[in-house]
Amino acid sequence: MKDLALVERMPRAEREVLQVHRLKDLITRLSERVPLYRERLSEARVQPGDIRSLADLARLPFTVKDDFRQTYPYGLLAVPMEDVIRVHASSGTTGRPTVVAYTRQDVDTWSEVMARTLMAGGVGPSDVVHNAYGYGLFTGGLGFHYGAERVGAAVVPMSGGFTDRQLMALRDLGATVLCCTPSYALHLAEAIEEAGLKPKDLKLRVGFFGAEPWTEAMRDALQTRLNIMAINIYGLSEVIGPGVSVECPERQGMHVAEDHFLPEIVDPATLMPVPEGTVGELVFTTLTKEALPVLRYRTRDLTSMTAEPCRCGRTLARIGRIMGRTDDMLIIRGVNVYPSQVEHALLQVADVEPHYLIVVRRDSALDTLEVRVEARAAVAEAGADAMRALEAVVRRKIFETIGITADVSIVPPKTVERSAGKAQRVLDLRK
Ligand code: DLL
Repeated sequence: MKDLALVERMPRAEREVLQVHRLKDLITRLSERVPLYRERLSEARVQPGDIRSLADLARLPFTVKDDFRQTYPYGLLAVPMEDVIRVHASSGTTGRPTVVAYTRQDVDTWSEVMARTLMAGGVGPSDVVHNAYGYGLFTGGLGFHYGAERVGAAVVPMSGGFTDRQLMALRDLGATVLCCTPSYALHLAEAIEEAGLKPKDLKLRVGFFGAEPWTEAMRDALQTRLNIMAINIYGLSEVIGPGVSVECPERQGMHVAEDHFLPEIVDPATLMPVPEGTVGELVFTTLTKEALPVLRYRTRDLTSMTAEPCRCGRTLARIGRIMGRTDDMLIIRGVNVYPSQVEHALLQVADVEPHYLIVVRRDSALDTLEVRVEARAAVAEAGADAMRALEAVVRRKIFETIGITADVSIVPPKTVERSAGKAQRVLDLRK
């Protein structure tokens, strides 16, 4: 485990030597074994020997989600099927799922980066890890599971759902670490309160929340209601799953496991690298993945990156909170709106619960934005006038944040659908 810590703290120049070596090896493997990359690399006229520094990355072709669809299910594999020991898939909202595959070495790499992820939050052998990420084709459940085993913690493999049973396990089995989506963590926090339990009745100390966008305001809510340190974790199936990037206790951005996953930020329109600190599209190249390596994979996630040293001592670059996706930006009456801005506005209103749904419609030529959000129980009990007053407050907050008047519907507690995994926040009925 000591070695793992060293890898995260090595001088950046030393790491770059390792990265360039691995990148050359990747180009060789891709051009020998994956027809799609062989073609693209030859079109770009790139040979492994041309890679001398990380600046040469900019000469390499990109990969996009559609490349997975076009080669479904196994067309991007760089190893024979005999070497594959695991398959996962991420269900897109439309079309074919994205299938990803792992060799034994890939599962080992994944366990390592997930161990590092958990260690960033101080998790060790004395911890009990309550894992409520979904087990199955989704990478969350098994990703956390293997990482927790690697650090020697005791894993409780709950998967998502069955909230009553989750409460019993959280309390009776002495969970110290909670792993789930932030929206499900909020749901659990409410269920804990309703069961008459206080955070001090539980031993929870830290939570690893990710797989969906969330805000600083949501972090504050979770930290207070569960009395834990809430850590942001980012990853995606096409790169490996969770384990790509995680906050350290400083919580000033998520450190990328750069020895395995090479990050870039590019301008989504021009695809040119942007200066450090500028927001753009996050792109990853996998340096060590065997079964399904990707070259400059465009995540569609928007964030910025810095290589500034962090107080924690890790020399790994940090990405900021995911601010949205190139494809989740809503254009409403010509104004660009990200769902996270709406969440930010809602969390500033004390009397609503951040369980919400954004509905966009087009009535004749005009776009309308409806925000459905739950009232706290006390407001609902106080009656219609209180609900109407709250509606006005929420409408004003949203207007102040995004500059658009929304039709706000304050709905009774527990009426916005809950998800044990990724929450569905937007319903765009214009399409
Ligand atoms: O969500 C992997 C994961 C599991 C990450 C558990 C963290 C915890 P996919 O299902 O392929 O993989 O979805 C990846 O989810 O491109 C982002 O848009 C979004 N996402 C993941 N983590 C975060 C985060 C898993 N911390 C897609 N903040 C990514 C915002 C996130 N969005």
